[in-house]
Amino acid sequence: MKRLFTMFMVLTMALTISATSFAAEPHIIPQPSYIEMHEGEFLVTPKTKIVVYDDAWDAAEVFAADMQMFFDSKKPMPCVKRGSGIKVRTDNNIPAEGYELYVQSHEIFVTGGSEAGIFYGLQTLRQIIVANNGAVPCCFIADEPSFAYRGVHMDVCRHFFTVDEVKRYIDIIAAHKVNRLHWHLTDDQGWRIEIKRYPELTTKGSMRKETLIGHGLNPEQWDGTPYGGFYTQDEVRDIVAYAQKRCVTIIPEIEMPGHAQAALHAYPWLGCHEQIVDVWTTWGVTPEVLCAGKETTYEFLENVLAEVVELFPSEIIHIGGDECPKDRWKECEHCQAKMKAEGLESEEELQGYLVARIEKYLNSKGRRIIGWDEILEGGVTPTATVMAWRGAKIGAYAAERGNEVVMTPLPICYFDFYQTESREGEGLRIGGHINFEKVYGWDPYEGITDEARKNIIGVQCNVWSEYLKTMPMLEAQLLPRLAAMCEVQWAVDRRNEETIRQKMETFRKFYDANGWNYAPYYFEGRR
Ligand code: TNX
Repeated sequence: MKRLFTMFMVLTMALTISATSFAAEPHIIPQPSYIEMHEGEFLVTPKTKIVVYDDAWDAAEVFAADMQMFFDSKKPMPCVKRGSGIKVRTDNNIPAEGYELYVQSHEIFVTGGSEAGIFYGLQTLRQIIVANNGAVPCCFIADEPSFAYRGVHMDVCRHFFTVDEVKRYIDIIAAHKVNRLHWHLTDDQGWRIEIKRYPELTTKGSMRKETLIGHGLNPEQWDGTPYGGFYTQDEVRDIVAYAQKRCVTIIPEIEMPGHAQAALHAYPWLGCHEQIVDVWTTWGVTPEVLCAGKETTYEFLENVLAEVVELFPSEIIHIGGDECPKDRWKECEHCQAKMKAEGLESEEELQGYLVARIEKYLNSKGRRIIGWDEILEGGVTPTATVMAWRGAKIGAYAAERGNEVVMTPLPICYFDFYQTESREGEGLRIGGHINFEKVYGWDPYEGITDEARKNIIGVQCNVWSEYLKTMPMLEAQLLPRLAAMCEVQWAVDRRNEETIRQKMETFRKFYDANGWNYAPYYFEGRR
């Protein structure tokens, strides 16, 4: 009897399954941790209400505005306190950036561990809506990120991008569930942020006389056209707030002691020899760097940073630290005197001294520093975060020392590199070769001991703009490789070589729907 009953149960179950049509799993980038399909669907229209519990208005409003664009409707979807529709709420049992998306035929729940979780749940929902023109299959999705730090870098020094372009960039990265924008604001070729105490940083330092034509390795010809731009403090505040609404923390970078020729042009007393230098018109590494001997340099840096921390709530502030030739310091009486007075044995240690002093200053303001991996050379403190760019090995070394590390190694994360082997039709780029597959297949934990793993706080890609003059060019360097990068950042252990191509065909339509420019090579099968 018991056996008969079991057989009956198995049969009815089989019948129910075959009679029920579950939709295929939606293609979502980055891949969620768990997806379960159910029967039926919920139709999202421009009139669907977003019911907001727990004060998650920003996430709801951003979603409503994005949907308005997609539906091309007169008004954004209504965000209300009561009613039925897409209900967003928080639940402390879910990890802060995690979420659960529960789609039923009469309502949708987006439950986040915090407002950020809700934001990411809504981003996932947005991808499904766009792919299905509003008809969302019933399902249950649970999701959370692999890395806490998921960064994209933007260089506005080599070429300048307007406030609206920066916002557009933020829209793009936020849709990939990126939560840090590393904003490279000062360099040899332009100082881009208004500092009230030193107005000439922008009146003089934001303009270069002209720009190199051709490659930086072979400087021969310049364009004769003045080039510049900067952000006022009001514009910076506006951009920071815009990013915050999209769960993106902006980490400002103020480069020191190298990559500072634009500042030297504005204030020659910042240098060792104090002779006037141009805002640089060429790409590469210049010997003109800040003097690390004179006290006036430290005073300047602290005053600049005092204004920077007022503008940016980010707990970590990027102080650069890369590519600082020591030629000037070797000949400088102030630098040599400082080394003697502080018992420093090399110019590298002098850089270490500068970094340590700046770190102490920022700590006194309640902030922490992050710097390019050269900061390790002068004997950096264990409390600095290291951005490993010259190779994963350096990142592994820093993580083993006990420093927190953001992995952004050159052979994988330099999105200014060429995207195809043949380079055909790509235009002039800095060099290298990084395609979608390389990024997607990357293991950011390679060579890291089990113990040091916890110090790898995240992963970032960098889009240096020497050869990227316009927003469409910048976007095509970022997309679609950012889709591969965000799979590493958010879903490091969920990648699947077999399904990624299909997922990307869907995601490409998402790019199209948003009007974002992406490179065609991956879709054409060009590697
Ligand atoms: C190295 S990465 C730099 C940048 C250049 C980039 C070009 C780093 C810390 N410094 O100044 O723009 O290469 O790929």
